[in-house]
This record gives sequence, structure tokens and C-alpha cells, in this order.
Amino acid sequence: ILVSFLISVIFLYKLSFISNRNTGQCVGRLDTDKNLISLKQLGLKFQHLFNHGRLQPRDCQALQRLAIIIPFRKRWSHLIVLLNNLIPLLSRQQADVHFFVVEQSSRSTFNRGALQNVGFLEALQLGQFDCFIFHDVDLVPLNDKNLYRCGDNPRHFSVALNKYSYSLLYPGYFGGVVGLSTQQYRDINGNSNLYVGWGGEDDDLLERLLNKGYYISRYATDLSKYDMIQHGMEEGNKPNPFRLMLLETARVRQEVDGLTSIQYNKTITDLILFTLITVDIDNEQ
Ligand code: UDH
Ligand code: NGS
Repeated sequence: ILVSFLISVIFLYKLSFISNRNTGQCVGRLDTDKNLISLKQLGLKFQHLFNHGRLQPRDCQALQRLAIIIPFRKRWSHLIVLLNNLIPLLSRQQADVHFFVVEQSSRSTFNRGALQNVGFLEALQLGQFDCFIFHDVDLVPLNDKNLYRCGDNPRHFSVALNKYSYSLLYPGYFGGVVGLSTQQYRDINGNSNLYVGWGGEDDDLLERLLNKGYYISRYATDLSKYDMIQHGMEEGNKPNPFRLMLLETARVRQEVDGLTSIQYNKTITDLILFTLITVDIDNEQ
């Protein structure tokens, strides 16, 4: 009798977990759904939740309108896995959100910081946003109580990555997924545009926010766990040999290198689940 009682309790617990996941309540810890579906299937699966590219709560008005900015080039399978996991999570969090995929056209070396600046400026041409979440395409959150909202200080969401055994890589790590209010991102003049190739631009962003009197805010580690989808290093994103040298001058460059100095050409395409901004960055500026 005891055994069948325990089995029933476990069964009911699992059932409530599954039904909460589907009906709107946050459940805490999640497993990544790694199923690869096509972009079209993804659109069909979630289109009923979107209105002109905007995912909104049905029964209330969210306090913050979020723009999620994804720097991107040739990572379609990562984008599909990310959206397939993030859309239901944000829906359970009652988020009001618009996704912007900022794709660098293939000519120049990848420039993650500049793409984030473009995402910020272009999103504000299209709507009023309170909070910007800059989101690497390969990071999938593992807990839906990791609340995607901005606060009084810039927030680092992706604290504990599977790649680093779910611990913080170093105290000043501010890469992966971060959130800044529109005002905070403007105050710091956004990201530097000068980090061409891999590394250092996120450390520069930290220097900028500290220089303006902000601190990093983080949730508890258990909420801030992420799966990093495995991948190699791309030809067009090799480690930048100048990154440490650039970092030394982060604070003196802040006012003249960033949102106020970026130059680019763009093409905008509205898709069902996100706005695709294809950008030609001038890395020589
Ligand atoms: N990104 C792209 N395409 C690229 C390069 C970067 O979309 O070709 C975007 C994407 O959002 C990615 C982010 O920029 O999540 C950061 O780039 P990254 O994922 O290359 O950087 P990360 O530091 O990984 O996450 C570095 C490669 C580690 C290779 C380890 C091999 N064992
Ligand atoms: C640091 C890089 C950061 C990078 C972080 C994590 O060393 O840009 O590693 O790398 N800083 C410098 O190179 C100065 S990751 O695990 O994502 O490959 O974000």
C-alpha cells in the first residue's frame, strides 16, 4: 500500500509539473529541449502567441517591455533551439517581448559589441522598450525562475554555465546573457565597436558600467544556470590579438566609442517570431 501510495504521489507531482509547463506557471528547473525543427515549424508552433512580432501576456499588462537582442551569424540550429526553449519560458514569465536577431553579413570579422549597439538603436526606431536583454544564441536558460527583467543595476543572467561546471568563470565575467535598462545602456554609451573577433568586448562593457557607478546584479546561482550548446570557433571570429591592449583604454574611450560613433548599413525583415536585422559593419571606424 505504501509503495503504491508513493508511486501515486510521484505520478501526481510529475503531472502537475508537465501541466504547469504548458499552462503558464513557472516550474523552476528545466531540461533543454534539443529537438531540431525547421524555422517554419517553429513559426507554426508559436505564431498564436505573437502579434506583429510581440509576445505579450494575455491577462495583464507587463511592467517592462523587453527587447531581446541576439548577435548572430550562421547559427540557425542554435537559434531554433534557443527560441524553442525561450518562448515558452518567457510566456510563463508573463513577459512582453520582441526578439531582434542582428545578423552580421558575411564579409567582415564578427563584431559582437557593435551588433548589440545596432540592435539597441534599431529596436528603438521600431518601438518603446524599457529593458534590453543581450542574448548569445548558444545559451539556453535552465530555470524559468530566472526572471528576464531589468533592475536598478545591469544584470548578468548567465552566471553558471554547464561548460564551467555551473560556476562563475571569474568575478567580473559579464558575458553571455546580460540585461540593461534603456537608460543604463544609454548612460554607458553602449558597447565598444572596436573589438573585432572573439574576446574582451564583454569585459569592456563591465568597465563602462563600473565607470558610470553601476554594479553587476546577479540572481542566485541555482536560478542562473545555462546550457551552452556545443560548438567550435568560427573562421570569422578568431581571438582578437588586440583585446587586452584595448581593455586598458576602456574607460578613456567610453564617450567616443559606442552608440555615439557606430556606422553601419542595415536591412530589416519582419518574420513571425522575430525581426531580422542584417547589418554591414564598418570594422575600420
Ligand atoms: N556568434 C554567431 N556567429 C558567429 C560567432 C558568434 O552567431 O560566427 C554570436 C552568437 O550569438 C554567439 C555569440 O556571438 O553565442 C558569442 O560568440 P561565441 O559563441 O563564439 O563565443 P563563446 O565565447 O565561444 O561563447 C567561443 C568558442 C569556444 C570554442 C571552444 C572550442 N572547444
Ligand atoms: C574571457 C574573455 C571574455 C570571454 C570569457 C569567456 O577570457 O571575452 O573569457 O569565454 N576575455 C578576454 O579575452 C579578455 S567563453 O567561455 O565564452 O569562451 O567572454
